[in-house]
Amino acid sequence: MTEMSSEAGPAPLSQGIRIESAEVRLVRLPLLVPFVISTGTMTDKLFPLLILKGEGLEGIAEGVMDPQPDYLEETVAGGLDFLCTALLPQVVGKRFRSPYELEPILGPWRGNRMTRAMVEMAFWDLWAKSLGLPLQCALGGVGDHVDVGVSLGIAPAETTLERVAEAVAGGYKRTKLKIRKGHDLKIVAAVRDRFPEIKLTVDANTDYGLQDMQLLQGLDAFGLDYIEQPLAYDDIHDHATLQAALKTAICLDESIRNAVDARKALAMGAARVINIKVGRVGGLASARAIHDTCAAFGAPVWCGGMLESGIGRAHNIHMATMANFTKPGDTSSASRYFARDIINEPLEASQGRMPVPGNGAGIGVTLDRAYLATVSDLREEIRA
Ligand code: OSB
Ligand code: MG
Repeated sequence: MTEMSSEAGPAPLSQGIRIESAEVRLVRLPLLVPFVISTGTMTDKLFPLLILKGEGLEGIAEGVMDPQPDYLEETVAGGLDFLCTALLPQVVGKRFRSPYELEPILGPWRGNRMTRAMVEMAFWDLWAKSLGLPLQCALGGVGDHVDVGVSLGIAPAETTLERVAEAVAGGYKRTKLKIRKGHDLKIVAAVRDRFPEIKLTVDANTDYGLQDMQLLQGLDAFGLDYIEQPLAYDDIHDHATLQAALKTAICLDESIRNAVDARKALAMGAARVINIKVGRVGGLASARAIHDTCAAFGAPVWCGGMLESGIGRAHNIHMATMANFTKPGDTSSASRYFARDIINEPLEASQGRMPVPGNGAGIGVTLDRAYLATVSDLREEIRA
């Protein structure tokens, strides 16, 4: 081993980055309006925040698991425990030359992809910063903005029509309506009637079964861009049966955990579009692998969301600059969700275009530490 140079500046790439410490916080941000989907209602956004420190830099990521296992299996409490008792002790004090060197540590664990993604994403940010590169460049993305739409929670027809009008007036490039049994054909018909030309999609968050085939075929009448995750979270097979009976494309969200799932789903004809959420799939390397698999199948992808704070939003925006993210994503303005964000740089879309944050390196946003302190608790500080 050669001695490290005493001159200032980043360490030579070959030596990698030593993770000197990790800070874990639990953050609670009140939502401006409750967000209702088929599996439940969210009134606050409660999430773990991870800050990895090394080489005088900070890499930051947030977890997208919910308090209860209603979207997928992971929970905030389980994630915090796994992070603090298993994952962080495996990485703090160690040196990594690229995010891919985390794979032997993170890869063998079962499930818990949202928690594993936190470590991986925070390290991507730290690594990109150490190289002086925006995260999008480290990932191979290009462009200074991404196209975005809105995701509208379940609400009475009048409220939904007002929200759609607002989104359309704001220039958002797509409107997604959350649906569930008993709140589907009528609401979609009402929106389509009032807005005949807009790009419209629906998301059932797994509420239906093959026994609802006729009802789901009824959605073909509305010219939807796709129907997101109509069937079970752990199913691909029945989605193939349903897709064969529909004109409208199916988009899978919950069912796709990695690039192998994406390959199987596309090969079986279970979907024609994939929603990529970096947390759901275990991190940015997995997200990029899914993106590449979909590109090979000629299937477009788009970037989903989990009502993230500005930290998760920034990761999403950088990721969505990769070439096959050709459909508008869910990363709308943070001010639609929160009175105040935990970052210093507002992430606001204009005319359905969300700017890629930062002229600098990594995710391009910085924590508002003073505000963060008022909406979070320190849960763990691990030092080498
Ligand atoms: O299925 O895409 C989903 C929010 C919480 C849980 C699941 C989903 C969503 C969204 C919101 O649709 C997207 C966003 O605005 O972040
Ligand atoms: Mg979804």
